[in-house]
Amino acid sequence: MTENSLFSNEFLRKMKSAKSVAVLTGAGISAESGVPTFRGEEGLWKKFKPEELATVDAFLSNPKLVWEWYRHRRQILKEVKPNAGHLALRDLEEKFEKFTLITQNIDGLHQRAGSRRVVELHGNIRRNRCQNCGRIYQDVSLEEREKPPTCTCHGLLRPDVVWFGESLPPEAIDQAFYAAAHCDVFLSVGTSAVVYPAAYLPLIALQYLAYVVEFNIEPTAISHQVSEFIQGKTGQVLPQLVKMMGPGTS
Ligand code: BV8
Ligand code: ZN
Repeated sequence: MTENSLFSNEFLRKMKSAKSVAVLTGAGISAESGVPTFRGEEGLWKKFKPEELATVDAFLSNPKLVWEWYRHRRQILKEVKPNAGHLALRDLEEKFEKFTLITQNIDGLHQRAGSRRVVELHGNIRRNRCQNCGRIYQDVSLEEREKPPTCTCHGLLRPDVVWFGESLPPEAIDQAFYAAAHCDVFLSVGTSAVVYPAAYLPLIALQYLAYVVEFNIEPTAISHQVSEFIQGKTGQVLPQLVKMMGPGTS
């Protein structure tokens, strides 16, 4: 497939004339860094079900099991680094007056790739938070503990991520929904678009007449609704998009 046949002229025209771009990423963009996705063949959820682990009830009924699961994921993250897809989104950010990178991922790889304006919808696995008083603990060495550390208030610490049934950080939600409603182009990148309210974002962008393009290795729940579906691995396709954009800003 030649580079310029991957992207429609319509998409390239929209990108080159866009003043504001919003991007939603999911686990798919970190897959080529070696971070397991959730629902894929080797997905994290294959062995466990989300409700068994990524919920407050699961943590309160079995704190050590849930802490262990995150310790396993934190170990994996120690070995990984941003891939060409993360770096391409960092390069893309420089090309637009307004560019908002909204991620469902908790791995911090966008920040490590150099992206500046990152909205973390589901928190960040490197931080911990007290389940009782909400105090945040930035000390990454706590990851090494075999069981959940305790807070000064004697509450249990848990990863500072959003579990099922928990509401998303209000500021992150506001920024994400604002960006989706005010962008010219919205890219949905490497997400199965099944987790809400994040999965509303591409649909909101469509309602506000943005040009919505999905990047995935296979169709998803929203592929039939978006303006364009581009099949391919983000680590291969996104760098080609940056190249097709040419130098300078739009
Ligand atoms: C909330 C953090 C209410 C923890 C996660 C409607 C509105 C609101 C809520 C709901 C609703 N309907 C249902 C709900 C409940 C629930 C929900 O959405 N359930 C789903 C499963 C039906 N939502 C919630 O509970 C949310 N909370 O709104 O509560 C509320 C409101 C007010 C007050 C109180 C409560 C909280 C949701 C957040 C849950 N936390 N993670 C952790 O990580 O351990 S979710 C988890 O899924 C991750 O964050 C992940 O990012 C997210 C989405 O998954 P994806 O990123 O899409 O990953 P997935 O594996 O599914 O897909 C990967 C994709 O990549 C695939 O399509 C694959 O083809 C593609 N791919 C793979 N490789 C590549 C690739 N693409 C390109 N290149 C490649 N190389
Ligand atoms: Zn506390």
